[in-house]
Amino acid sequence: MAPPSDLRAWIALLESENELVRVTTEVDPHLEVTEIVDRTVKSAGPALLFERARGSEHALLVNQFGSERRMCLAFGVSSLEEVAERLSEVLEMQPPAGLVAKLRGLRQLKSIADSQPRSVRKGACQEIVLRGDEVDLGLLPVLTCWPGDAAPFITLPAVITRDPRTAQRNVGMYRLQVLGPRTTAMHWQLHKDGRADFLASEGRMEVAVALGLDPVTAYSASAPLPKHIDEFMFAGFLRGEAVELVEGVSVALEVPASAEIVLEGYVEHGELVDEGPFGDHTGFYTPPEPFPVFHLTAMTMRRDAIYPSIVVGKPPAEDAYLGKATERIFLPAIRATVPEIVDYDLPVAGAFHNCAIVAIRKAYPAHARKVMHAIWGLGLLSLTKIVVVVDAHVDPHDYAQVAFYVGANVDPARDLVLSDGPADQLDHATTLQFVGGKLGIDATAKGPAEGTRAWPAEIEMDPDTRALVDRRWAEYGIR
Ligand SMILES: Cc1cc2nc3c(=O)[nH]c(=O)nc-3n(C[C@H](O)[C@H](O)[C@H](O)COP(=O)(O)O)c2cc1C
Ligand SMILES: [Mn+2]
Repeated sequence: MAPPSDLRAWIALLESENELVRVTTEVDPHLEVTEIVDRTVKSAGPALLFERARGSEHALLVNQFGSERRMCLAFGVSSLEEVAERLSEVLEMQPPAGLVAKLRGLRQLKSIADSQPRSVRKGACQEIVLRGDEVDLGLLPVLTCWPGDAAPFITLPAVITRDPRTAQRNVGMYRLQVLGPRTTAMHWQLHKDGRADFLASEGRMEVAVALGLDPVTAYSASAPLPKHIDEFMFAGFLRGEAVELVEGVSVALEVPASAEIVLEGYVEHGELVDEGPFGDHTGFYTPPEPFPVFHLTAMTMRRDAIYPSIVVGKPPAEDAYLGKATERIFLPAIRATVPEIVDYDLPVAGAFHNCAIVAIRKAYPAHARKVMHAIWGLGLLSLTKIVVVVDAHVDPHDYAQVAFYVGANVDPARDLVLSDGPADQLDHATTLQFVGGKLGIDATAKGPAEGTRAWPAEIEMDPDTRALVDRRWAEYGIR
């Protein structure tokens, strides 16, 4: 099934799949919604469409991504591995030999060509156009998530910028603290592409923010792509259908034509505001820090626009599922440069950059160390604090198995690697902000080539006995 084409098609799909509940009683976007959503996510509950959010005419959608099943529905697949496979086919394209391979190659090339966003003249996102003083963020049911939050925050935006040097687009998910009817803070962190675009610009830089997208395009804003890759192109590839874009009404940036709400405006060099505190996915409040101010020049909407939001906090929260999608979808890209990686897991409890468990096909001494350093040198994975490396036959998603090998295969005096490197801006544990220690745990089997005694064989039953017991199982009467 093709992925939904816009937020409304997505809501209809969720409803038909019994994955959405409409809440008709009035709720308060100030804290109350968070508590409802937090309980719902943690009990594997449905997406919630709040039709009456206090103080706003707009419906509020939360928890659209909050389960593995909904992520699969969003991508139109039965398992996210399917998405990874499609990406892998393209990344691993070989010069075709023979007609069948050539035809397949052409199909793959076409899937790339068709991914390019398509410009259209009119978009539903501009059915209502508010400019200048008409712009009012107070119209939207923006959540105040946690009691210590500085203000309401827009938490599920696709922030669109262009690199002034190359005109390359970037789309990132960066929270926006509401400062007034026409201003927000712009929380692009140190390592993010939106910030890099801003640093490369002078004076004012135009920004557009799209809210209420089809789920794959919304997801793509959170995807850690290399800077030169346009997230809307990536979304087009993942959807199998180009993202349609329409020119903004007050900025020279294109925005998704089917967005529910678009905020247009600019950020300006030399103007910073204290952003935060905000209770974030680390499970802690992030302290106030200076970030640019986003000035709105226009706000456009669909009629009866639906405002989308997400609640982050102590894991597991809804963003865990966005993170797991990234973990699965990016495996082929990681393997393109580190092919010995068989699989990996980013534990939800590790808020994604605290820990990575990596299973490798080990081929030579110190190979696990090579892979640790590769992870610490790979895009946003470089922020990972703890890397655990296990052998290929260990399932990195099975934490009990991983714990077994960390205990059994590790001599702490020999198998721990202490290093350092860049740290996530929101990490509160590092002594210095942005710089911190790294721990590598080599839980692979070692051998004399790595300075150990002879490594013993692992216990395993022989296949004949296993087959015998399979055959006779019913006879034993054990059940
Ligand atoms: C719900 C959610 C909120 C996020 N908020 C922020 C944020 O406020 N600031 C930030 O720098 N990254 C935030 N991220 C992570 C970025 O979206 C992610 O790192 C993405 O790769 C950024 O895009 P870029 O690689 O083009 O910079 C958030 C992710 C999610 C899922
Ligand atoms: Mn990017």
